[in-house]
Amino acid sequence: MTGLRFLTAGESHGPELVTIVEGLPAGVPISIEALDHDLVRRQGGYGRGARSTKIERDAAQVVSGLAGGRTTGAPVALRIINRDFANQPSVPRPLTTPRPGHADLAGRLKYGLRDFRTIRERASARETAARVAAGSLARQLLAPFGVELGSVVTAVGPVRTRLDRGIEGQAEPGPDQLDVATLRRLCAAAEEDPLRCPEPTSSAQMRRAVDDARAAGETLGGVFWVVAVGVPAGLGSYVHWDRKLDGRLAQAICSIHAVKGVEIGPAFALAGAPGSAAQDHIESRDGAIVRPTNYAGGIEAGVTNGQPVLVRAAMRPLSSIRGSIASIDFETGDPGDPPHVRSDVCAVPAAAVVGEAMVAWVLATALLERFGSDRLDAMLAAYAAVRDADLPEVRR
Ligand code: EPS
Repeated sequence: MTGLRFLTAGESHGPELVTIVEGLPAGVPISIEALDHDLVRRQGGYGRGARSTKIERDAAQVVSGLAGGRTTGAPVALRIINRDFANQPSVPRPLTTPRPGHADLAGRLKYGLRDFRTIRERASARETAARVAAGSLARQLLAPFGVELGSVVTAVGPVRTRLDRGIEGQAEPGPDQLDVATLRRLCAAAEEDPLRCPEPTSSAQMRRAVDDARAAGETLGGVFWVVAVGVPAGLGSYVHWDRKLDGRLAQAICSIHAVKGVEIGPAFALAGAPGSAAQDHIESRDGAIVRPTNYAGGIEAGVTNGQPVLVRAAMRPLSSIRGSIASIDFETGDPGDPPHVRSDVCAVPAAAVVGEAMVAWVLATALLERFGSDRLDAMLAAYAAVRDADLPEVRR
């Protein structure tokens, strides 16, 4: 038994992407409409390029593992067709000049591949569509346990919202100060916004920043939060380094293309605070445990503590800028400019949706470790037994 795992396969401009998820218990209700909705959420966002907005229409085709709208315990295999495959030349021109920041040079150094196009095909963020499919199955396993996930974009390029706690002297409350109802409201507002930004004024500024970047041939990065509420306490462990949930979340989030920074709760802001100001007090009200703040981001000592799980990520600007950048033509050995290719200007809203999928995946894996069974009904019974026996309610 290896627990929950998933594999993706496929190239960006190949015929299709494939996801195989193994280890889901039998009996989990799966809505392919909900899964397709997650795929569409990832495809969107202000700043996306022509590929996402005009060519692809991501939807999953189920190959195996579902019957009567539920998992059977067998591997779930899904396909997502790349519509852009039909537009590809039969013999694409080789790319000989690597683009700094993309996988080109790293792939050449590692695999010895001569055509940088071959490297990019698999390294492309198109692969995250297949991850979102796996993540959607994970979130549908989490749903019967009361776990809900959402995300908000709090910065795009130079525009930072009041929610973004990275700002020096920030007075506004960040997600770590907000109750569950407010977090839900922010995520719902983000769902309606083209930049997944819950603050309309900041969103308008972000749109202008994306327009300016597009006109200048630039790209923009940004910051997003993934929020998971209703997460059972006790997921993860402190007894060994590789079972700590914060470490596992950081790995999963940093595996998203162009994401290079991650924190659980407002860790960087608290790095400069005195210890007494950085802890979440433990109070008691009507038999429940109350934590007035969530500086720990829902995880203490690598274990969920019943508070919302808060993961913040920094995405670098995409590497495919239109202007020139120093590189070398590997055919001639001369200095060269990598050819300009079609690109997104900003993919932070999409990355936030991928972030939800990765967080859902890590939480579902930990849930199975704690309450795991071959059957959903047995998992729910195991969860109810622990919750009713010895877990006091934790409120925000
Ligand atoms: C990507 C480059 C662009 C993006 C792509 C990721 O694709 P293309 O080279 O075909 O224009 O649109 O992202 C997607 C297609 C997607 O679905 O997210 C890259 O180089 O990483």
